[in-house]
Amino acid sequence: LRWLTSGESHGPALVGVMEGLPAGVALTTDDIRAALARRRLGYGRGSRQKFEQDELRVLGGLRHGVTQGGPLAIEIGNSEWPKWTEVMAADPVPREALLKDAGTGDEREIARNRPLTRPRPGHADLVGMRKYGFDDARPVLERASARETAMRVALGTAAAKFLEQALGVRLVSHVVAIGPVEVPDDAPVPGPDDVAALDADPVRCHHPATSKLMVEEIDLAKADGDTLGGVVEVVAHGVPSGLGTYVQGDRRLDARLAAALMGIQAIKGVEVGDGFRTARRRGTAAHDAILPGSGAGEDGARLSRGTNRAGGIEGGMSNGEAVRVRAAMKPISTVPRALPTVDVATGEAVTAHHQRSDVCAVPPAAVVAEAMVALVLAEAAIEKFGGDSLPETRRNAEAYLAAIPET
Ligand code: EPS
Repeated sequence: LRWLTSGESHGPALVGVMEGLPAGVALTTDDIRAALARRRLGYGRGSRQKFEQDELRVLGGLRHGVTQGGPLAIEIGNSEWPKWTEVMAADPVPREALLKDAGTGDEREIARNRPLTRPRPGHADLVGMRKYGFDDARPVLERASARETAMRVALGTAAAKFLEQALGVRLVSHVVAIGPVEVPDDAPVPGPDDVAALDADPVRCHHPATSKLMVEEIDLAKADGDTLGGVVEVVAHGVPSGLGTYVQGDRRLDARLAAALMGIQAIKGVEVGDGFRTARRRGTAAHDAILPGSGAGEDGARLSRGTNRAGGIEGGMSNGEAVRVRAAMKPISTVPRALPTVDVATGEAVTAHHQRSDVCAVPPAAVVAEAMVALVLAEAAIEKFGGDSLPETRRNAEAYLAAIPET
């Protein structure tokens, strides 16, 4: 499975191409639209989420609601594009098109095209300008923007449909911390049937009392002109054992999940299972005992585990328990009470540029993390079970699982 995205935050569209999904996966544009709508949910987002629409078109790889085995090509048009046609035009535009009102002799640049020379600490702005040789942060922030995660969610939807239909894998994501507010350590892990309730919660939190505190924390940060990060968790239920491998570091399932999650804008830490908490435990309290008993494993395998501290991965391989990973998101770097910076055009000490921003984008980051986990698990499942068609993948997986010994 391989995929790429293209497109700028205020460009005409995001574009994604994904190759390697078997034929025969049931997928509709409504499925993708529903996933994109979930990514727009969440308390603490900025005004752009309200006025901008994701205009979805599937251009290849799908026919009559079924994948065809060829590359899936997706376009997510940006309904705000008419405001940016000149500023983000692919071809050169006449100078007058970028001036306020050439007719009245107003020679000032239109606001959207003013050079952004006050880079935001924590953002790609400064290094991006130096690295690519720009004297304006516009081209950097356009591509560094987390707007691009809309396409990851679209592609992740196809991966998740494949996982569910081929292997019965079902994914759920939720928010476990916003700023200093965390769900209690012993709070239950959500199951696939909790997804609707999570989507209905303003911060996608599975613990109602904590959810209320998270909303209050976002209100407090907003009142202070500040932003907030947090921690999200993705749980994949029903993952068969044997995805990934211990034989080479870069092929370990946990290494691949970590890389995929770290590749999401603003993610600064990843934890597999109890991760950092396990590091503080003794060995006797850190691992998951192997217990006799039939059919207790999530993948129907014979031996079972009483606990899942490992997050369903041992030796870089899925072990048949729920795969559980966390990602830590830093606070949005477009801070309304702007941070100190230097105007790179003048060398003056100033405050960073800011127009508008989300106070907190942790709830949508959970949906994006879910998409990334779906893409990694789908890729690992296709490597393990192969198959050009969904029934072939399914047969291969069933044969593999049936051959796992009773004890
Ligand atoms: C983003 C900044 C904001 C978000 C945007 C991502 O955009 P703007 O600066 O235009 O207000 O709204 O997210 C989306 C548009 C989206 O669909 O998620 C950023 O800098 O990453």
